[in-house]
Amino acid sequence: MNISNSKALFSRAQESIPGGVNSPVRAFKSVGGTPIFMQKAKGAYLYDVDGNQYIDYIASWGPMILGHAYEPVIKAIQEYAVYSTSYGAPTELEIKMAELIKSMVPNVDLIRMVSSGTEACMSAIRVARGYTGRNKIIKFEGCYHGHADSFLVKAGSGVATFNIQAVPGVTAGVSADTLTCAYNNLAGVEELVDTHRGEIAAIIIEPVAGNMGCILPAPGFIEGLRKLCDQEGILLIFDEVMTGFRLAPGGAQEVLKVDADLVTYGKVIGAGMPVGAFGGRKEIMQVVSPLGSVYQAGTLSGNPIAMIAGYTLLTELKNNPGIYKELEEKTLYLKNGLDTALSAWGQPYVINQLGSMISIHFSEHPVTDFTTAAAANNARFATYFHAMLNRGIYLPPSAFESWFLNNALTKEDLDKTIQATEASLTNL
Ligand code: HOZ
Repeated sequence: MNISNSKALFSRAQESIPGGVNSPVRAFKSVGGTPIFMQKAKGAYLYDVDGNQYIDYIASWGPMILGHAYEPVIKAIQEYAVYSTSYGAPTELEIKMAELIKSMVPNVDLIRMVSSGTEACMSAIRVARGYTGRNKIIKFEGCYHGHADSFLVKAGSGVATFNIQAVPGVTAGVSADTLTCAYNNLAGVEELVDTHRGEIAAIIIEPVAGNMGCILPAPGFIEGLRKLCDQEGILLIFDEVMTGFRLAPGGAQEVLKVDADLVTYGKVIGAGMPVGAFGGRKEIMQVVSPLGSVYQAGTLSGNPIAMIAGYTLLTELKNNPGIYKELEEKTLYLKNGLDTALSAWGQPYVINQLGSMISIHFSEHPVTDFTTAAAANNARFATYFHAMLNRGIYLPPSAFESWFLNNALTKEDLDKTIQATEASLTNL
């Protein structure tokens, strides 16, 4: 495959952008090779600057659930952009967006729009601290809630991909307020709560983890967290940046049938524009400024172009809930095909999947937490990644990321992906 233009752009990028990329996981650092520079995308396909076409399993790390350049979204952006790209004053669009989200997520009374998932999670823990008057939070090893200081402790995604143990610049004081536990270890959380009784403001979790590959909550785990939080006056925060509007109109809360106290969004909510949000019950969210004194703000929060993009996509998802069934059927078709190919190959592997989130770990044991994800043969994943890329299949460049399916994928695309896997395995 000719990627000479990507190579030239990557060398040029490194002269003016740290590591040549504006977000570390794009750099291919753990899988090796040159990041592919994109020119355009349509539906399920990415096209690079050398004219190569790829079947996309990243979907911009989640947002493009109906495929790239989805026409109703593009049309709405074009229509609104002529009025202004930002006012710094409220618009009716923001109310429509909040009302739409409330209609899809019944336990959200108040919702504040921000510009990224990081901002949403960072603000949610500030709200939890302001509301409870407590300082500490519990997060899970391998979960990633964005790059705010409090979350960069045993984090997943790029932090795990690059094996960063302690992030310089994050003070010991901030880290000391972040307690961590293994995902799916309810007894471990109970022990932490017992040791720090009355000090914990919130437990924040990806209800289906996507930042150490895809990892499912064990039966009873999330329900156990809910019960513990109720007993101890701790707020349960679902980071639905990946799962929100992806697993169901009501996200993981709807699928798992567990209500969080606060929920955070990103990715799908903005249809590819920089959007995040945090929300919850009125009694909690009313601490947020200017209603309360937990300060949180943003020049571009509720930006009109971002709002119309997100509003248009969420409206499609709300009005056509069959999309979720289609996405799940496609993902199961892929899972079964990959399973057949990998079992014929005869080496150990694990496929985890829920809804349209899926990933492969080259592991001989079930992958249920960060320790088991990290113990997998991730060098083998890197070889698999490149073998697939060379065959026109664009997977996340790390075993510590979930794949995201988009509904523009056809059966033919899925068959090509399964065939590419069969062909790739011979070299692993
Ligand atoms: N949360 C996304 C992947 N885990 C973000 C991608 C990025 O960090 O660029």
